[in-house]
Amino acid sequence: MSTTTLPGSPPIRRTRLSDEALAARAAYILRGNDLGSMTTAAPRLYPHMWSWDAAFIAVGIARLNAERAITELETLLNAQWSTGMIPHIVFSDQEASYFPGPQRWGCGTLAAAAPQSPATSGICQPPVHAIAVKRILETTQRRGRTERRAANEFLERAWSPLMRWHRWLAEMRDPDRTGRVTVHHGWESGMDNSPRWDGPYSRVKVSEELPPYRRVDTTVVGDCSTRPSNREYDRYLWLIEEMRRVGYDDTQIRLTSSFAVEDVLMSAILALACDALADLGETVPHRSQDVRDLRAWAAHFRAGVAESVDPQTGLARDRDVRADEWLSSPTIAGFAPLLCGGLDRTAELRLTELLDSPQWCGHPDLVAAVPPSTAVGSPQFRQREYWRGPQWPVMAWLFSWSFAERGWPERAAFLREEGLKLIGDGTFAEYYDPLTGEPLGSANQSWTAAAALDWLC
Ligand code: 9WN
Repeated sequence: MSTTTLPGSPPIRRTRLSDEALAARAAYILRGNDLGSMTTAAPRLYPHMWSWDAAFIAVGIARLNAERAITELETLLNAQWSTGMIPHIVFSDQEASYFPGPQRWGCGTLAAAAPQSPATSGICQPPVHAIAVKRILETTQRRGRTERRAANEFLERAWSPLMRWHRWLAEMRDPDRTGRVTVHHGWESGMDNSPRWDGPYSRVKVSEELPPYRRVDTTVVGDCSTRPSNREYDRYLWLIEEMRRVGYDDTQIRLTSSFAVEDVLMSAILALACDALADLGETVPHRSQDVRDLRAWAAHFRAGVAESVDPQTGLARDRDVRADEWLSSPTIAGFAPLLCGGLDRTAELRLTELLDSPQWCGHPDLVAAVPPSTAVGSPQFRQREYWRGPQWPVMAWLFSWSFAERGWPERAAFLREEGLKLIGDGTFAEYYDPLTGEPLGSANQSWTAAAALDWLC
């Protein structure tokens, strides 16, 4: 047992809580982060709603109260753009400091497709929402009639927004029909500073016209070196500036953004989400055309993910559209085909063996055998730096959920056990040092608490 201090919080004893105590603490954290109709991604670092966080959070909240989980997703869907895009941040109207905030994005005044209210950012995040809806419906099937009815009625209301969201990704973000979703900002991938994006970002030239800014994140976390660098932030902000200049118009962004990368993990998630939604629509006759579209998109993106596999390493790869080259950093995204399927048996076996190998979950020094964000021991690995090495419990949840869907219950259960090992002390940090188990980044991160609740309840 050791003692660790999370920035801004009292010392936490690194001891495993009982399952009951852990679930109670997770519920307490989610209630504490609840603003009423949205849950902040984290209380101080991320005081607004994030798109993929909201989906994972809703899965956790559904274990406590299905109606509140539905409200969470409805708040997000109410912020959908007229194009179908679900924005990556929905800003709370409560005074909360985060940079870049609504003014810097300027979507309300510059983007014809953005809602006037609530204020949103102008980019998207991975489409895990239909996965959450499927999970919430499963959870409520074991509940009373009232919760079941509420969930089924929500599916009716959410169907069309989710279809428009998936259609926008499938059509607008896959212009060359490669079966891979193009992102125009590392933030869209949700893995902001992953080594996946080092090559594409190195080609983004920041103009002197970048308006000045002041970061807030580095004033919140105790150890700034675990956050992206200022150099990286310049690039993040410059890409937003480029989008502002074309009024966040999808076609213009596609033609002018200096960052255009086919994201293999986002593509696998889209394939999974299309199948999840199709499963929910299967029994409803008037949705048969939508279900056919969803199955076709799922097959298309699954094939795009499979096609990206590097014959040398067996890992899936992103592709830099601007440089016209495959990107081969050894990151967790390389396991995308294990989420969505699509490989032949030999390639799939090779990839599962790699996942279990000492380069990944089988590394002898790991505190918990969940995939680190970057391969331990690779030149790109940084054990404390955000998406460059740390383990993210929410990613373990996603892999565990999809392994269960794929008919691999032992693998799913193993990831759950190991994930709980990481967060079993109740720290619910944003990410963890894989070699020491030290909680890093934000404390009381909502999606970490939500993953625990879904695992435990
Ligand atoms: C930028 C909220 C979000 C997550 C992302 C994570 C981080 C934001 C930031 O926090 O990104 O979107 O300010 O660093 O990388 O995955 O959704 O938890």
